[in-house]
Amino acid sequence: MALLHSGRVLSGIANTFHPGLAAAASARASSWWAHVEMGPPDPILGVTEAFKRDTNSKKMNLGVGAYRDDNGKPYVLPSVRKAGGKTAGTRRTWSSRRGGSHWEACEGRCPKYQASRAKGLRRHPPVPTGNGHVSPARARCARPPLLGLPGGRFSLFGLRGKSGRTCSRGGTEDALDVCEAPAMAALCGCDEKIPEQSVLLLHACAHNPTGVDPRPEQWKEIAAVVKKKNLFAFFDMAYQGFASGDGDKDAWAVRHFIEQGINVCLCQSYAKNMGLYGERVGAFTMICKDADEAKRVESQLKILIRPMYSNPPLNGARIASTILTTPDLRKQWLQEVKGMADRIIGMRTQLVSNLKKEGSSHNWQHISDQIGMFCFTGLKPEQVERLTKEFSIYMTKDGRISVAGVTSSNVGYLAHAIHQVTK
Ligand code: PLA
Repeated sequence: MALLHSGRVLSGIANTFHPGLAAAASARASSWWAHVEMGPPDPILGVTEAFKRDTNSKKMNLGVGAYRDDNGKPYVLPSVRKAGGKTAGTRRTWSSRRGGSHWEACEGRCPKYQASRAKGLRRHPPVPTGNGHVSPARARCARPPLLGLPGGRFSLFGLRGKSGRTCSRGGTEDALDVCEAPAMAALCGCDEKIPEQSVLLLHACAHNPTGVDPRPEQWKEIAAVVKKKNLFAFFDMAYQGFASGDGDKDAWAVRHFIEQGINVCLCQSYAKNMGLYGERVGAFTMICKDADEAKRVESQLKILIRPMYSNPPLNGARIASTILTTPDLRKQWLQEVKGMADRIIGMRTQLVSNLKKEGSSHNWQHISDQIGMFCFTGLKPEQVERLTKEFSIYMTKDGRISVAGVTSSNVGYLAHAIHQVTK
């Protein structure tokens, strides 16, 4: 506590320079943090930092998966705006409204959580859940090793340097043992090698970074492997609605697993599909055997959460809850999600046709075949580097582009640049 406090005081001094304090400040600066080395930029967020420094008026940020409208501007969903108006000035917490303690906001009992669970899991047989709002980044996996379809997200699980492998085409340096085969073939190909009781990390829809999801028949096969090997299925659902434009359809895999009697755990994020990026809104669900198990699991989640963030931010949760529980708003929101998904699909098609217009002889069909926010272009690191250096087009090194950053006005420039570095 004392350390945090003095940190705040020091940054205050640094921000408001006072000549009389200079000597004392420099003496202080050389004390505690002098040995601290510069950390490497984040492979995704670092792209935005580099983009911001670029002064080229044609620059494009295709790094982070943040939705932009066709003018390249952040999009505040009208349903979110309305819900925000409704919740503005609501000062009481969910828990205080219920007459309970502050803790209840952490346990996921607020209406938002219930609505979120219904959204993700609707139509599954009623089963008790042990629930709580925890970030996937911190949900510690009880049983290593961890296998996963998603490429490059292990570092977010704090597993760097630990046992893990990715079975997607999109492995990055974060993945420890990258399998180059397509996701499904890799998973089923490794079937016999997967140790029993491994944790299997799955993207429920709109796979990041490849944009290639298993088809329903393939999900069925994966579910069968999960049952046979008694794997722990950990679903990460950050793009519900972005894959097909239909939130129900996008939740199909999760519901199928649950129907098969698999006790999954599910992380949902509302950052993208509600545009609530800075609000940290999501939900964490664990399906348990019975009410007693759910209670015990919930008690452990509370212990994990307490030193981590103690209780979640409420503003975004209130907005999400209002949308999910108000029929008109919910209907409007679903249409808006479809609107975002459709704009992205339109940009994919336009990018492919512009590449053809440029005279590219490559087959770019995968760009329009892939779904979700990202396109895994197949561009090599040297080509990505040229795009950035020569055209101020920013993307992650693995050749992933966030199609949400492409607009009617810059799609031609992007196609031209891609053609220049690939011809
Ligand atoms: N899960 C997946 C599959 C994601 O792609 C992301 C975000 C998250 C979880 C994190 O969601 P949250 O911020 O609501 O916790 N992926 C981003 C950004 C958009 C990032 O990596 O932080 C991406 O560009 O890949």
